[in-house]
Amino acid sequence: MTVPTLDEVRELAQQLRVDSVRCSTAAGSGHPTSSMSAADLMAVLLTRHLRYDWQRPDDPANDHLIFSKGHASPLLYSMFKAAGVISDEELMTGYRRFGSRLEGHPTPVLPWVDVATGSLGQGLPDGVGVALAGRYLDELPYRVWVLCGDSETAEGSIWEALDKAAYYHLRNLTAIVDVNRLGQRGPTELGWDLDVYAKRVEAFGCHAIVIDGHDLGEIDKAFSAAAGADRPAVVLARTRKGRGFSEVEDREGWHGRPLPEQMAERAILELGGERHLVVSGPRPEGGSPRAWPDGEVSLPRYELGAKVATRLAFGQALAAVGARGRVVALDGEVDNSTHLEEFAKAHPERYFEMFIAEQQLIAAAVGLSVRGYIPFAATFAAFLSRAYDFIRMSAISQANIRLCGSHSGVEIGADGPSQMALEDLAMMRAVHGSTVVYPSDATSAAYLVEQMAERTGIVYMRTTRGVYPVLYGPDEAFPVGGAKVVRSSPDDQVTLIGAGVTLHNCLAAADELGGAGIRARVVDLYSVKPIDVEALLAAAAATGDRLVVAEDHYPEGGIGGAVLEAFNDAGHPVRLRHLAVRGLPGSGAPAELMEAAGISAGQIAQAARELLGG
Ligand SMILES: Cc1ncc(C[n+]2csc(CCOP(=O)(O)OP(=O)(O)O)c2C)c(N)n1
Repeated sequence: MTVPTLDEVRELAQQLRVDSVRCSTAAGSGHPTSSMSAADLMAVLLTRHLRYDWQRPDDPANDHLIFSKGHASPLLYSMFKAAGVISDEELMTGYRRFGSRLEGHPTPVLPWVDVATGSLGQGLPDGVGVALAGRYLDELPYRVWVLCGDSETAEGSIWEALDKAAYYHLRNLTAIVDVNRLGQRGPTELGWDLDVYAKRVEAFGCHAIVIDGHDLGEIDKAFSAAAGADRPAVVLARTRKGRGFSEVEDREGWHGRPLPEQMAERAILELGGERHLVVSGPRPEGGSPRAWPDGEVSLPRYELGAKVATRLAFGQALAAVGARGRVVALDGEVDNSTHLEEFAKAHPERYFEMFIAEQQLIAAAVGLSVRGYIPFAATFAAFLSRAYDFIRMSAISQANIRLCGSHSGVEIGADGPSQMALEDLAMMRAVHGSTVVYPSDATSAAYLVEQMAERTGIVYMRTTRGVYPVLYGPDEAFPVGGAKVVRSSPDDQVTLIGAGVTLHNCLAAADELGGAGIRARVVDLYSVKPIDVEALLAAAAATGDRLVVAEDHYPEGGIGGAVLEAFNDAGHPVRLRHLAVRGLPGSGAPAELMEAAGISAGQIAQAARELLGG
């Protein structure tokens, strides 16, 4: 392959600008000026540094290009045109249109896009995950190139990413920051103070390279230096927003605005007119990823009645499921609490410590899933809420990630409400296409961990802190989407539904009611989403449509909501008492806190009696 001259690269850069203007004006929306500032950077990358087989986006040896500033989609899609994989017509008639794959911000509906971006501060952390896969799992020399905005660097997650990139010596990662001085509403915090950017980058352990982002020779040298650096590199490129069209260049008020038609015509003229160059850049080096062979999974077995925490069963089962070579685990510096440490002991080479950086924890899982690994990330369920935007975006990325949240509900006791997850079921249920499981005992927890590895999308398991009796024998099955009737008789008058600790409270309530001659059916709702509608309808039918749901969660969006929605969708009215945590809890013993929240065994029994008119 002949390397294009810098004059040819300059022509390509102008084409990328012209096409960014054309497609956004045609669409009537988009971010042409954000695209124009980075066009020189991307023209050099595409022609001289990005080793990519455009016909084979799944080639494991390909470099990865992530637009962390996803709003510069006109530029990215113009690069796809220049690479010859989309037509000019698709770009002009598809961009931002209903039903088109050229969405407003890039998503993996396009085969050349790894992850969805557009929520700023996520592409670089995702890139860290891909780079971890390259260096430690695939063991391939591909590079991960990430284009960031300068205003975007105000996001803490950018610094979580650089910190972890340095910790893991990710010299295969290059961030390119388009320092065009302007953000959405005006100037950025640091303007063109590249010295401060460089100091920050170096302080996080990365190699800062400061350049003029419109000098093609400097850009070329910087990318070579980045590729040869012994640390993750950050190219800090001083640029001008709207570069190349004097009416908007470096002017405020043009962020996210397409040029009106006549202005677009003047811009295209000033930029030298339309071009339709198709370029081919360097090819990947080739090579195959390291094979991680699968062994036999032998799940832990628990004795009926033994007291075991579901969080321990999660860790032990994941260590067993780790016999599958592509299963990897990520911790948020709490693995002795979540019991993810069990996996760390068994498979240290597939274990990544993300420290107390929950956004990076999720993003690394997403990046690893880009390369086909089966990531499990765990922390306290409460702290997953901190990374909710990352979880939401991973669904748009169509990533396959498994999350485990421990220490759910008031049941955790003395640590108090800052550590209690009381919203996690709502947030996880609301994620597009998610699966939510909530085991009550060790056997079901272990079984469900194995199921999680099989499923696609965002899969969440909620575990409980305390130890509770094993309810099921080791050969019982817990298919996702099912429920278990734990106790029943032909004379049942009411159904008690629980999961996690409240299932144990429901069983105790059933004992209490039984002592008073009231038969109660008890349902273990271990699969919250999807939910077993048939089992619920059958239980309701058998117990006069009288139900009590008890949950260690706020009332909104938890298992009570899931049950009510299921009956509503089935068009089946029920009389349902919903016991949930309604006040703001404090510290105390688990039993005290559950009593205060109204979800104790006695309160469940009382709710059942009230339903029966007692
Ligand atoms: C998390 C998040 N917050 C806010 C926005 C809205 N937004 C889109 S682009 C933008 C400004 C980005 O500026 P910069 O990173 O400097 O990129 P530029 O367009 O200037 O190249 C903002 C605030 C967003 N997309 N994501």
